[in-house]
Amino acid sequence: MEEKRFYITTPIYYPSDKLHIGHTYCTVATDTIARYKRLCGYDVMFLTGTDEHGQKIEEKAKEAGVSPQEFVDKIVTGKGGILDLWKLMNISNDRFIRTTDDYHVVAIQRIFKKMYENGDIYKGAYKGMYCTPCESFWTESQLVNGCCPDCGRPVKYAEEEAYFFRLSKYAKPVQELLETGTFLQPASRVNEMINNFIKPGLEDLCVSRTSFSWGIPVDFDPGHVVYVWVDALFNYATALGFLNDRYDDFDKYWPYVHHIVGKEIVRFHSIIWPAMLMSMGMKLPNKVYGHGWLIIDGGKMSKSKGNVVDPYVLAEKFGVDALRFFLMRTFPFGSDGNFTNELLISTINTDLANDLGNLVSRTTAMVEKYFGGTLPAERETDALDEDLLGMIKSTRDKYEEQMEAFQLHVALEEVFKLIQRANKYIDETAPWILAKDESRKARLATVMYNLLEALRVALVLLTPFIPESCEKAFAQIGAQGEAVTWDKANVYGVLPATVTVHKGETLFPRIDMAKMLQELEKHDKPAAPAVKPVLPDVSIDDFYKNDMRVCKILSCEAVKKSEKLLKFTLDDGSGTPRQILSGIHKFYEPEDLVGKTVVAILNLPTRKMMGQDSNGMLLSAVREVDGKEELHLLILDDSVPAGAQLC
Ligand code: ME8
Repeated sequence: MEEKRFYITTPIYYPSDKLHIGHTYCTVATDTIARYKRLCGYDVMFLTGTDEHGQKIEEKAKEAGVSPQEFVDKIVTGKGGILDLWKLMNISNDRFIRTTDDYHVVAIQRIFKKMYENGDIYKGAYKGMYCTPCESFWTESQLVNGCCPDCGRPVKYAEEEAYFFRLSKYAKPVQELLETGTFLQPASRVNEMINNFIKPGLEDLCVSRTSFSWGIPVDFDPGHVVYVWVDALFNYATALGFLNDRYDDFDKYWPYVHHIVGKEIVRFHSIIWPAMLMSMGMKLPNKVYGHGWLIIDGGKMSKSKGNVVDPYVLAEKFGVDALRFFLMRTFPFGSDGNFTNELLISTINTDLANDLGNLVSRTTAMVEKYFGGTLPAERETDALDEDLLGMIKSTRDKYEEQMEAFQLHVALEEVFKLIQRANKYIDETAPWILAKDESRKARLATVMYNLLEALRVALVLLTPFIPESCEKAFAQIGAQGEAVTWDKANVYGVLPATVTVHKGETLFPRIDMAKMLQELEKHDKPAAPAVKPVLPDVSIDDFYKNDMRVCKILSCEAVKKSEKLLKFTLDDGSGTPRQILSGIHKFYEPEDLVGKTVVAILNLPTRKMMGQDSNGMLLSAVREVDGKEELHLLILDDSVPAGAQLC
């Protein structure tokens, strides 16, 4: 007999920046599925974590002037970091892995060695194109317009001694696995993988690097670090104790593994990952589900688009459950969805405030008003009840079918059909008229009871989506214990006949769209750069004492032993080349500046910098954004001649 066990994972996040609502989407979806499975009685292991190695992190840490470990610690465990965000969003993960955890590091070294010893990893030389932000190697044929096919950014030529994984050897079994149709979903992703990656020919994968050090060292060949995706993918196994002593539930959960991943990393999870598992002789995951992206203004989300995508801001304004609900209700899981504030507000108002919130508050208010909060036991049924009672018994099955297929938005639709049917039932039965007639008390009590039963079932099914609100609503409708279990979510007549309700706070207050949009707009604007106050006046005569002229850059090179200085030779129109040194190497590469038309102030005293003369100063525009200096050299149209004076 199959055990009722379920292992579900999110991708482990790159702590290279703060997370935005797109990342939250993936984790909330996984959390919803995990909670649903627990509700159904499964022993669930829900894993999330952080993917902390790689060149991108090393570079970001260097920019920030801290060690890579300090850099990731701040984003993962610091105030307002990833752990705080998951707590805020009520994420119920059972485990959290960091790929810098000792047990993971040791296990990855063992895994790498095992694949080396079984002949699937060999030493060679890598020559090819590398996308630093994505930590991915690409062949020429995979590039799109010469850029990374995943993120569209430029790639760099890289050549180094490296270890390779025999991915080509696994092309056939991986294709067969994909063709089963159950391993990778939604189905549309299967053709994408086969046509774009397998059919053009799978090449062996470069799985070690020597050009940077922030990674797990290959213990039998110092100088090499394990490719970050090998390190990252195996987190799913090491977090259960695979080849390490930290945990010991690998055998318990591994046969039941389900991965939820974003569409851009489906390739890693559905081709590279099963190939490596086959090489290790390990059982393959049951399912990889590739969800779509939340996009904004037609483009992928990023923090640079302003605070609108900051989950902290959104949760504070709308409440955690409203935000969780919006993400799961609005966008078909599997396709891209366009995020707008208007959509967020209207979803909350329509479904949560109007349909669900109203049903709870109207029903409990009527039971209090007509019966002092406790229903009498007498009943009087009517043919009008049949439809609603039928839905109370049948909604769970329909919901279950959709939840099992990870069609979370359709499962919610089924629950809302029940909620809407119950609201219609109030109009049909007109309790306010029944209340006027003493002889209809039993009928009125039946109507109230049916509404409470409909609410009970709807709320049980909504628990994985909006857990905190359901708990509050259960208390309001007097449902507890067995009544709020999965087993009773397709049964009518579970609440005690003389149930007592407790009208409470409004679960989902209606949001004033215009007012809220205005408030959010303030947040949407990226922080204004700090503008310095205007300096005291100078006379026009004094101003004209500055001799500022247009110059052409004849040559430019970095000054040896200086990180900052560039040495310029300029044509200032006088016929004699002029040398100026400028501390702008952080912002420009010398080769990008040769030939440019710039502005220099010429009548400054000669200055010695790193032993060389500087005769003037190049003019730039500077400002500070988010505590970081930005510099833009004043570059003019090339038609402006050298020597032209600024006045
Ligand atoms: O990919 N909408 O980490 P990551 C929906 N470390 N999902 C989005 C999104 C958006 N706008 N933006 C990001 C990595 N995501 C690797 C994973 S797993 C062994 C290693 C999703 O932090 C994205 O699709 O860049 C991915 O699934 C997840 O956030 C983590 O992205």
